[in-house]
Amino acid sequence: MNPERGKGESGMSNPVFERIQAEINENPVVLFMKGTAMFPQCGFSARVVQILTHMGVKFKAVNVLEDPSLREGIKQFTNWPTIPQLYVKGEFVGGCDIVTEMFQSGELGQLFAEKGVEHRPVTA
Ligand SMILES: N[C@@H](CCC(=O)N[C@@H](CS)C(=O)NCC(=O)O)C(=O)O
Repeated sequence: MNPERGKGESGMSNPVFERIQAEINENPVVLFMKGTAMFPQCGFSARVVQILTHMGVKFKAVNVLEDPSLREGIKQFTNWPTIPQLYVKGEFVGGCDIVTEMFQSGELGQLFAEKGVEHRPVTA
């Protein structure tokens, strides 16, 4: 983890970053989302779940609505203003718009293949 990541103006690191870093270290594909994979509570999160499910990708869903510090923390950690946020092998991929575009262009399948993430070869 970049030691400067998540240090605010005070120079203090945010304790929730450790949890976020652990999630993305321990799981090849992590979706920070609103609600659960079974019951998404936002259309943008639901769309990414739908794409990953369609592609047969196993992923860890982290519900940011369970913890306000996680909801704010993930935005600071990634330096990205919104949720959902998809991480693959420790790298931020994007939110709903980016994931949708990458799925439609075939880039998402390519990324999973390059990173060795099991998936079904489906097209948009
Ligand atoms: N254009 C965004 C759409 C996601 C979005 O706008 N999320 C909003 C509403 S769910 C959000 O996270 N707002 C900040 C918050 O709710 O904490 C994307 O591509 O992911």
